[in-house]
Amino acid sequence: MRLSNATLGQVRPPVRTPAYDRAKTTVGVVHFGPGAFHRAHQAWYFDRMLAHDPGLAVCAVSLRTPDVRDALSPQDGLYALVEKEADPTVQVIGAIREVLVAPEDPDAVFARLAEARYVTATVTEKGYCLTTAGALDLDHPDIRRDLANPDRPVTAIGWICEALRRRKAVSRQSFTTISCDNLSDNGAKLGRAVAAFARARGEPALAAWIEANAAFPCSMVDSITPATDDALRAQADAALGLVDAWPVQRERFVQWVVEDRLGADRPLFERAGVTVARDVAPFERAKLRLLNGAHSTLAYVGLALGHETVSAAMADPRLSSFVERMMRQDVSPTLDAPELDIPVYVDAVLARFRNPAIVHKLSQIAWDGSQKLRFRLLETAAEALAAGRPADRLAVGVAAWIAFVIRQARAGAPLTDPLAGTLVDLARQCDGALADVDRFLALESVFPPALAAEPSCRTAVARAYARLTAEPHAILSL
Ligand code: CS2
Repeated sequence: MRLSNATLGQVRPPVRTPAYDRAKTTVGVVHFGPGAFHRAHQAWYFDRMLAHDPGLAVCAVSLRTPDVRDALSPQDGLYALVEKEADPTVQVIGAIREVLVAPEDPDAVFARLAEARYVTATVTEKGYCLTTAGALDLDHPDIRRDLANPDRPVTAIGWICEALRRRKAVSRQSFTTISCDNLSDNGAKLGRAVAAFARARGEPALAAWIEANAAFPCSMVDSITPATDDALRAQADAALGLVDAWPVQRERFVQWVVEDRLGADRPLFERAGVTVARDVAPFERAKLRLLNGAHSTLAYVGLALGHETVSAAMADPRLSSFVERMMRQDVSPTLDAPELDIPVYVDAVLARFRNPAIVHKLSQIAWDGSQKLRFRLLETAAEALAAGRPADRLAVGVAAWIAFVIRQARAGAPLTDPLAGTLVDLARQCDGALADVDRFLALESVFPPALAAEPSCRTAVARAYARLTAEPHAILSL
């Protein structure tokens, strides 16, 4: 029997079920990108808020594929969240009332956006269509498509802009848009991108209205969320006593820091465990640079050494101590975060990586490297070099990404990356010599040109690449 509203009462204890009457809830949040991270993170927070405010149920919008809708609609949006720890817990999340597939039902999406209090987004780094300077890329094929067809957008930017245009037209105030992706200054960048899109549409008054009236708070999101696998499905079904087509999992640790632009809803968010901060940047930087920077380094170096998961990579003492040195000696000095005790934060991140209950594939983290490196390693390296400090260890993850792309291309193995075509073409020209590094550093959509032109940057990446291709383990003595 399938999990649904009708069977919710049959869920076996001790599995927790929603602490509110789902029938009394109404949609107040439109979320773009209902992947596992959203369902394990923001939906869990909204589930907690619903106990106090029934007006914050979520309409989850898939921008492209129907998979989540097909799995969750027969379940009335319900699914299990498993916290993977030595003492795992399972709960049913009821926050998602509806899943829409945008291209199939655009009018329904606009109808929800017309009423929404919040729009949230987990569309990944590539979904923002930004240049390396952080501005909207007006040459991006999806942005060009949305400019030509603003009523039927394919990007979150296009959706948000058109929804705001319609709200302005009926003198309805803006919703608040919270970016939940791993980008530095995510909210500010999204807000600027939406206004730039309005201008490019030839709507300067709309752009000015957005700048004056629409809030795009920055937010830092954190919880390690491995992709769903068969073991998780079996665990969830056994705990529920019902079938769930798409449960999700994460570690118990979960954090959401949102910039204080939530108005009267601030206490509601805080009650649900959200940290509301005047300035999110210190939290965001610490998380992106320490956790995600270490993750990407572990992924590319770990895969080169034959490891499959984060915990296996951490069990390799040379690799884990290399990453720890990078975090403490190279990343930490770039952080100015009086709110955080950085050494303790590093300890906690390393302990989370070692969690034996979490099977987090390095190949999952390796996805979309062309989009992730900037926020995770390159911005840190640029600051370290500008301050006269070395970036040798930071360059290792970058060099290991180049080597990873070349290996995948040679093996004819799939590369999950929006730049896959370009990267594979480039990799085919590479032969293990240092010119490989120059070919990659010339990729302007990955490497900010000023950084790529910096001789100390090139030297650090080239040295790391040469060592990695000769003897991968040797690099770990850095
Ligand atoms: C990971 C992140 O897949 C990845 O690239 O680094 O998803 C990471 O697990 C989360 O940001 C943790 O909050």
